[in-house]
Amino acid sequence: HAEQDYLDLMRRVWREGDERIDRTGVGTRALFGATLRFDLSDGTVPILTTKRVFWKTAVRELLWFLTGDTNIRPLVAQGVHIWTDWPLDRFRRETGEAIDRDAFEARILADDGFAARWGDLGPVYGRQWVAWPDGKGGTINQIAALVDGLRRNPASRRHIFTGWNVADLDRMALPPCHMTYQYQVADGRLSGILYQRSCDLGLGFAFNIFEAALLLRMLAQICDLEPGEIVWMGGDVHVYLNHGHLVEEQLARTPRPFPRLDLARRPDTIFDYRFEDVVVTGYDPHPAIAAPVAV
Ligand code: DHF
Ligand code: TMP
Repeated sequence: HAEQDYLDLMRRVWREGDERIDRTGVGTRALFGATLRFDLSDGTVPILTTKRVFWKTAVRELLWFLTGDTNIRPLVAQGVHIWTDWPLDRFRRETGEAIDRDAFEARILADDGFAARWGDLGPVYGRQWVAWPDGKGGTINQIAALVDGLRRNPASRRHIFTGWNVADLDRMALPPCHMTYQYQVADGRLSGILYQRSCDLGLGFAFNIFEAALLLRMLAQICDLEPGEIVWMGGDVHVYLNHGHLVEEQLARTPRPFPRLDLARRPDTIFDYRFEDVVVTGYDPHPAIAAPVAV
């Protein structure tokens, strides 16, 4: 079971990782360089089963990336809170106002001007994926170009898109973690690699691997290919020191079979998927494990 490889990696990071105080001040144990592979050809999808993963939230995040939006407002409007802490942190630092998370989200929803001023994450994922500034006043849609390339020239070794826009990094709330995606077509099957420079194994990983697999399935459907494998490569792979309870609990659990993923409809383009199109069946996870996110 591929989830066992993930658990083994988590165990190794926790036991052997180099301990340091990271940017957030929380502290991590970290290893450098890891690979995990998940077979998608049988219709399964890597949604971790050793804790409940809120995969519907992840679907909403991926669809938000594909719209090119970088403001948290549409996420908050859908009850997705995973990006709120970073704009909230900036608001508190820059205004000195003591505001709680719910009140901040309420203002983001109620006030257009406030949302525009404080809800934006800068030119993060969505912007770079679909509207990378071309330096000549226009933009490049990397996702549309990828689909086009996969269709016209499947044997290419250049099926890549990336969020790592060096010139824009200093304006991003966080530089991209899941930063570069590459694809290969072999024997009518689409496989993908996600390179993730920095990975919070206890929290972010579950979202990242599922979203990479979902995106691959969408690309395969749009390009009339069968799904192959998703390969995950991590750079700085870490566990936060305040995730010890999660490590202990998750490692004590036995992985169950991955659920199935079906796309209920084939839209005209990769940009026209809707939340309801993503159908996950047979997801039977162990209970959720709450863990604090380091901001
Ligand atoms: N910073 C850190 N330190 N780790 C991250 O994983 C991370 N991820 C980011 C932005 N910054 C980050 C964006 N993605 C959660 C999941 C993904 C995510 C941010 C946060 C999260 O809090 N997950 C919880 C709750 C899920 C929910 O509310 O639905 C979880 O238990 O998975
Ligand atoms: P960093 O920018 O200092 O590397 O901090 C980013 C943190 O967020 C790090 O713990 C990795 C984590 N992260 C993920 O694991 N996946 C994600 O998708 C995002 C956005 C962040």
